[in-house]
Amino acid sequence: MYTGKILESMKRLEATRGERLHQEIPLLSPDDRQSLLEGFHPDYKEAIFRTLKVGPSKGERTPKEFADVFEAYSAIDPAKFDLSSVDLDVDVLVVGGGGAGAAAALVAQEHGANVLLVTKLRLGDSNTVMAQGGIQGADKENDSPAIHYLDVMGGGRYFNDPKLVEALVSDAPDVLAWLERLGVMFDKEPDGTMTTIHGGGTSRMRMHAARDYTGGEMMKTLRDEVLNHDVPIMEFAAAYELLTDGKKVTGAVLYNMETEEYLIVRAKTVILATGGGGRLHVSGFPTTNHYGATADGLVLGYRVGAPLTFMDTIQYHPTGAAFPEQILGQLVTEKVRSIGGQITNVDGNRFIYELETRDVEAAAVIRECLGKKKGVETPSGQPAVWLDTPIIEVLHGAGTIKKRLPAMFRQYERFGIDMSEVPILIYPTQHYQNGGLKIDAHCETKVKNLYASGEAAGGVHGRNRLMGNSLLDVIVFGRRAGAAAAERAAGIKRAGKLSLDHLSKFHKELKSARVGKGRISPMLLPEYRRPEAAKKKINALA
Ligand code: MEZ
Repeated sequence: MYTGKILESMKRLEATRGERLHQEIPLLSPDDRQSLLEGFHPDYKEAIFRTLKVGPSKGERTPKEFADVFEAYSAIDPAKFDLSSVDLDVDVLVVGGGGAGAAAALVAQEHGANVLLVTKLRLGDSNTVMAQGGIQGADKENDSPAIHYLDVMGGGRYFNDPKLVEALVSDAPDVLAWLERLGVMFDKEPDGTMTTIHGGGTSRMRMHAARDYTGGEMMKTLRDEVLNHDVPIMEFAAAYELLTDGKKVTGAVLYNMETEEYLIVRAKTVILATGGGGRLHVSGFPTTNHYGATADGLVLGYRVGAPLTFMDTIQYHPTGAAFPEQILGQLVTEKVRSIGGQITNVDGNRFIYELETRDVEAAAVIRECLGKKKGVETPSGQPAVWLDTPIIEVLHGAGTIKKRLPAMFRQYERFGIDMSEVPILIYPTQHYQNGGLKIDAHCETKVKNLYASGEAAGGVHGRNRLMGNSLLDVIVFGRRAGAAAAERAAGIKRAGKLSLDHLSKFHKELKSARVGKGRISPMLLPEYRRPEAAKKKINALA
């Protein structure tokens, strides 16, 4: 399975383990951090960006893959599309079936709204379910929302929207209590208090986890809650375009991915909780993301006039699987490093403190492989470095990995790799989009009655999110969006007229900017077939 060179490198790593056991590597100085980022983080490579030529964020930069979906035509021809019969009439339409969508729908219904949750896949199929290492929240005596606030701001390089950060950290303790009340089984100490650990960039141990399937545990609970409360849901129903009355959002066109039919929904308010765009594979990076992460909500919001923010910063998780090839880019949770896993180069030497923030950690791995040529080449030619996992067993006792990282253990066991005995190979992978639709603290975008929450929204994490603040973000802002959208809807007698005029306008803008008609979005599902094998249509509509 491994080449001779890899096996030799593994031996060198084993030989240095003893001296590395208690080796301390200091955090980088602010200057060293900055020069590392500028030298090796993809966010600092001008060539990966393009300036948007159309839409409300015209003139701003975004990775080319995102620009391609923003500067694209709808498969719907607004001049011909029939909006005369309304199929569904609701107060709050929630688009997205992950953590943010489920939380929003539950809270909106609790506030008395008539809710419909639609998702292009199945309820729960989302990045939430794939988040492993934990959720942050200051609920310990030595911690406070104020300390959490400082960590979030520091992680985001102080670019974060302070109002959103305040919302995130002050709702956090209540969010943890809410999740527990619903039935989430967080790890506990024998005395019944929450087990908490560090993540990169945290000054207090505030990472709460359910082993290494925290997001799965949360999503399972939220999904049950949505079903038990009879929240109306529609699966395999993608929001394909928003509708407006010219001033505010009034509904959406849905596309049934099974029957290929359109449905018109009139809604007093709409919440976009569609997640991010990991499946756009910025700069060819693999991704940790769910199959549905194609930035659809951002595209819909953008077309209707909602500006974006921080769309020039992407998070690359430092430890994506680099081998075996079948799991290339999949998440190797930060929790592995939180509990002592060490990163080493081809010679078995550490080159960075393992709990630097993710942007810095990822840049250090890239520098070690591409800059210093001190990486390990996998059998398929991928650059990689080692994540020394057996050292966790040395530090905490035999069986720790199976007990605390059971999902990780199984992921590697499937390929005949026992990560408690041998180290694993890792390389950065596209994980999260730090930006998204600009929102206020009640999750409203710049377009009236249009809300966004979770990864579809941007601003709270500045230029770099810390581990465990995404699972927190989806619940904090999902709940806020649900409450705000329901309250707004309660004051609206009837949604206004339904029109696609904004789309005609957007198409005109594209034409004047000479964008060719070949580009269609939203993408709905990523295209992985070889071009010669792919049918002409990218999705059924295109
Ligand atoms: O917040 C995340 O991205 C997370 C918990 C990921 C992980 O490494 O487990």
